[in-house]
Amino acid sequence: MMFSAQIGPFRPGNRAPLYLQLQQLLRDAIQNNVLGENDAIPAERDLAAEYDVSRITVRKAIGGLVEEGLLTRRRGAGTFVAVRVEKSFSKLSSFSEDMLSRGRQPSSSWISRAVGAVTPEEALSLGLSPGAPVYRFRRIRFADEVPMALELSTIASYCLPSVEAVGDSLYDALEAAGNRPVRALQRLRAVPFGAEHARMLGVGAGHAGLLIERRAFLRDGRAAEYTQSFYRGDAYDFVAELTDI
Ligand code: 16G
Repeated sequence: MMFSAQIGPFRPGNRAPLYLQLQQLLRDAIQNNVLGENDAIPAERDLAAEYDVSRITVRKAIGGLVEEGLLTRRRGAGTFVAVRVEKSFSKLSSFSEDMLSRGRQPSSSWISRAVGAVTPEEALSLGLSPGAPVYRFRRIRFADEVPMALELSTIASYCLPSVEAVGDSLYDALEAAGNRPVRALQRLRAVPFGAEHARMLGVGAGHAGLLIERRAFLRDGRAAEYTQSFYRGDAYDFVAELTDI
């Protein structure tokens, strides 16, 4: 089917600049789910031909939607409707649970897993003794095969039977060991991705990222985890329910 048949033609009589009109058609199609998450947008030249506009018009229309976070460019692959994760502020959930609750398939690619000793900064922020043994896990996290985040976790070694105990989900492994955290402190800030992180997540260097740091604790108050999650800024929606009680 022609793409224009899917998202509709220009409205007759609309005097707005063509790039804004095209942008609005695409935005409506995304918001009404005519275009679903991960759907591909046709190449610039094909869209230009279908709508009988210049490639510059198409580029401006798409560029605006990329900036809004509705579309995402993947190098070498094209432009797609962005996948967004809605993340509750108050629930202590894992990446795998967040994805499954949204009907997405979580997966990871491992960069490394290692046994080590806590750094002085980690010791301070987790309340561990200097030199305490820890496990370190570095993973790229995917939703339906789309890279969403780079995660660097440090886990107090008393929480897991071994560094090999983690399979698809860290929290499943902690739960199986009777050490799933029950309380966490989280800090969130914007960061531009450096070249290496950008490459791992398939975005351009300097792309906006969101760094979320979690310090999580066991029921008895001992530290369990310190994790830095570098989310793609275009892939993360924080949702908070606020009440006045
Ligand atoms: C989430 C947590 C992270 C935790 C991971 C476990 C945030 C910001 N961070 O990404 O601290 O280690 O889930 O996920 O939510 P897993 O059980 O799927 O490995």
